[in-house]
Amino acid sequence: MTKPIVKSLKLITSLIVILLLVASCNKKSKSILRLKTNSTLEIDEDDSRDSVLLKATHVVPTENQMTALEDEFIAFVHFGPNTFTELEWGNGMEDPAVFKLENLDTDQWCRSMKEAGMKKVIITAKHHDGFVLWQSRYTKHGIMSSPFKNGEGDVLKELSLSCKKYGIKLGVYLSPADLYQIENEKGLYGNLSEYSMRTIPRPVEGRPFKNKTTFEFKVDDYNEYFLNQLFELLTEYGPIDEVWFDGAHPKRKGGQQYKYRDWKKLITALAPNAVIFGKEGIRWCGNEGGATRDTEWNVVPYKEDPRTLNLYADITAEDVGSIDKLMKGNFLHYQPAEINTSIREGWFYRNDTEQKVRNADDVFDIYERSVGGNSIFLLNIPPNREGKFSEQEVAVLKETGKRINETYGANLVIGASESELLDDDKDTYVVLTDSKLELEFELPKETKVNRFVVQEDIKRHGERIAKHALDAYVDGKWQEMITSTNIGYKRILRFPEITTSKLRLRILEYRDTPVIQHVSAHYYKSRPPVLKIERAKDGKVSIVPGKTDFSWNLHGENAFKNLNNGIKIVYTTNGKEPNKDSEEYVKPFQFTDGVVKAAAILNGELGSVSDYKFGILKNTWKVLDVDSELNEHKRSLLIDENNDTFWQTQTHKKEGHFVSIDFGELHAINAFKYTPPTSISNGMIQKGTIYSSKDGLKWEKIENFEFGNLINDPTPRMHEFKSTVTTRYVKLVSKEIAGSNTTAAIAELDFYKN
Ligand code: FUL
Repeated sequence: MTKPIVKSLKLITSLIVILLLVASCNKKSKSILRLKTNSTLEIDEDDSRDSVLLKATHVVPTENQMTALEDEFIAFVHFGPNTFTELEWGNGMEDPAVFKLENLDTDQWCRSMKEAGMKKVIITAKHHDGFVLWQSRYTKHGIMSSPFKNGEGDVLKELSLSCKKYGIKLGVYLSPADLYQIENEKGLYGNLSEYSMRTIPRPVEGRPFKNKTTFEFKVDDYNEYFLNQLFELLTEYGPIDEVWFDGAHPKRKGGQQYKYRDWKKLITALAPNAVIFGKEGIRWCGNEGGATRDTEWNVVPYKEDPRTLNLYADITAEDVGSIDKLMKGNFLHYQPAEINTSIREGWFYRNDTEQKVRNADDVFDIYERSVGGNSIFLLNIPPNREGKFSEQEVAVLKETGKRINETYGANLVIGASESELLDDDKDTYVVLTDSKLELEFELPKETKVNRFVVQEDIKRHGERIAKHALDAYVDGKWQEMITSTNIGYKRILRFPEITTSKLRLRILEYRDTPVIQHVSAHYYKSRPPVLKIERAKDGKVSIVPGKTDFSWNLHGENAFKNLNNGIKIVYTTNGKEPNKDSEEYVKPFQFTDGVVKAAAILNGELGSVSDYKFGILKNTWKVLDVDSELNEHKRSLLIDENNDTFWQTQTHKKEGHFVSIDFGELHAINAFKYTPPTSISNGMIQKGTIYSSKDGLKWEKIENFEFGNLINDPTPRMHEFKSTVTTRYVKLVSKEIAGSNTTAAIAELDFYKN
């Protein structure tokens, strides 16, 4: 525990101010503020570690920041020409005609967000390519020049109307980087224009503004353009609750500077409730993959005054606000982290076949780590070319919302001596004392719990707690369930399921007297894991719970394990059903061929059994010959034990594509499995023949085979031979490719023993 010592004289004077302030606080517990709170406090030269810590506890969020934290789970929408060109970054030279939007259903977006429990949506009004999604007066590079509603459409207008209808707040992403303004001949970005006094908004004939406010700023052409566009966004689509300034720059030009302080003046005047991302308001968490810090302090140090800065550097280090870090700053500033990531691989929609979507386990896990880790969760859902969220996203958002509701909808704590901790009044709190750092909570008799939520009274008392523990009362004694570090706005503690009637929160370390605002206990119903049984080419089998195919900006977290703390996997290799006493799976094991059966044990209950039948091991196999191969789809890929890679022929013909394999030794085989690729539909072998050979030269027909509906259902297909054949060489020759196609492709080929 760190004991605060008030050292500087200035602090003592502030104390008196505070005592007066405190007197006006009518809550149950007396406030224990020792300084005047602010969202930015200066560190003085004579400040010690203890007085810096004390100051840090008096750095509190602004009203807008507090609201942004309370919104918790919000949506990001990346939409624009990239949706149609299937690029992540456009180049600014796109013809607006590429934005071939025929239908737009922003109501569907909002319904889906609502189902997920999201409170706000931020849309890319302008991404780096400079194309605008609203009817701007100041450019023709946007929807006004696109086929969408013959140039009369307005994506932002439609979204703002849907937002009002569904009660969702609206935010705008306005990219400072603007490739259109960089690349086009008369572009304003970096055109070395003079800084002179300009009136914002610049009047445009025939397009008057209802809002008659005007501003005078000394700016250059691009800053004027940017301010004019901000004016449109903030006055004609509002209310706007977040303005998002991205820091990325695919390109720069002419030493273009951004007059952020002027942008800020305009935003504060026109959208007083808007919190600003990427500047002093909200901080980027430092990654785009959904990773969260175990300890996320939102009071962070600044060398220069964050209230007057123009440029804010990204904060990417793991340690953001420890006392060692704070000591290096000259200012302490409240700046909450926003965890921004995408539900899809990439920020923009490309397709529904190759571009994978996160599953609900993953999204729910990020939700618990971010919202429950003193941060805001901003999840991107990119609409497709139909102007809708794809079905996959709709389903994941719905499931995530359902889990949030079922888990956090009700508080299992029924009693506590400090009832202020349980009520819904956000203005009540409980002050602990050095002699009382523990709180006990009653549950209805013997209740199952595995989540506990604690919130500090950051609005008035800042972030104070540095370490805490949770105990459950089991068999007549307290048992520690989990320890964690800081709390701040909210900490969700996840621990193995326990049946108990009492919980106890212990504060172990704090920067100043802990002040708690709310607590609640919950139960997350573990979902039966999807067990995936896989074998590598060397014969090592792994059993992976909840593994997904999502592979974009991976954050290294195992969502399934996080959600289902305490899971155990058991398995058999003798064909018998696994039970609680079967061998426990701890790491990949060697296995040649046969069936592996596995099941997860969750909270003492055995889950459903998954099984996988492996063919003969491929470590001695060689592909002898193929009729042809594409460079990126070579023959080795059809025996690499990876269904995502495949061999594909280069030549085109209706029949006669072939592959021959040398097992390296004799095997008695009685079946084979054809796994078609799933990412292409051209190459599915619908009909063919399997041959055997003793020398790899002379071939004998084993049998013909035929598989149906491969294009719609590209799942692995098994073909059993009428009798067992002992052979060292096998050959597959195609007779017909599905859909009258002319190339052959194989993701994986397996042969089975008796
Ligand atoms: C990044 C941008 O470059 C991406 O395209 C995306 O908008 C993401 C949210 O921010 O910096």
